[in-house]
Amino acid sequence: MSERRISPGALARLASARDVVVVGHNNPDADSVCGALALAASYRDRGGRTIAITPNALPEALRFLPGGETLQIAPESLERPDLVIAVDSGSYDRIAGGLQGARVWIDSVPLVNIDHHISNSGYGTEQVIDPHAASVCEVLYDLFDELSWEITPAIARLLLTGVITDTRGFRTSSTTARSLRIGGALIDRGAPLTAVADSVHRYRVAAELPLWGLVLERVERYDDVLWSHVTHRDAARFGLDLADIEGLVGFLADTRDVHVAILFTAHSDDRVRVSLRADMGVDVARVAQQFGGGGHRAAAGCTIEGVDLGTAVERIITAVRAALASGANA
Ligand SMILES: [Mn+2]
Repeated sequence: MSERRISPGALARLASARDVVVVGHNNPDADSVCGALALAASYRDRGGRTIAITPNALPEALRFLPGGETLQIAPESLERPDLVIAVDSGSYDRIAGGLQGARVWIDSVPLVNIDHHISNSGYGTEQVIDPHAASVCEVLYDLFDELSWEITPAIARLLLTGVITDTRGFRTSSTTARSLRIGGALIDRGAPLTAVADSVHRYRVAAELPLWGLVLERVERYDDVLWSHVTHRDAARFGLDLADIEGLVGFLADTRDVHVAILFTAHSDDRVRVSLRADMGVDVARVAQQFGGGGHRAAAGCTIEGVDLGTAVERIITAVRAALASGANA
């Protein structure tokens, strides 16, 4: 099986907690949000007081998730729980924004860090980190199994949504036979495959398409590296929110003969979010880490602050080309 890093007390902490605060990472994605909602639903089903938190608002495409309306965005005050559970976050920084309402008790309540990022810093009282899992929802599936927690159809649907999202429909190089077996088991527990796949892949709204057009027009390529950019001004011009236009980098990465695809998103004139996707043989997490970010071999990201878009592009393209040239990634 996998080389999971699990601290000795993690299972006991998860099993004995009743009231929990579950927190996903900032710039939430479906894996993190669905994992958090699934855990919260499970504790609630067992009679606990639970709350699922996201540090900032969900992108439009994620607002339909079952139970999504119960998700709280960085609440100002939070009742003290037995346990805090972090889901899918490689570092404490990425959940901190969601826990501002926990100020008075955060240092005296244990935290279990459940993740699948190889770059996870190991924060928290206990850790369950499986870098071989393609999604945190796979890690959660194992935990539900080990703790004999019931996977209801609602929980199965949430977990399958995370599995399908992070594997891009069982297509990424991180996808394993086990990902598929877990997908199958979740379908057996009542997850509706087609509805979940549609919710993950058919989320674009027509109003976004002109912005996609702009981004596609700007595509640049150097050998097998492809990139484009979008700015807060572009989004404003089309009446859109940058957070609502997920999926562009995945579309770029579907281009034939491209090993690395990159989308630069300028959230302001001196803050650029960089999303990297790679096919097998290139480790973009290493590139992202050079800039204080993280992620997985095939999907990673970082934020570059204090420079303009052109400088950010130059730095990243240089680093990616160096990584490709070094062959150290093979
Ligand atoms: Mn994930």
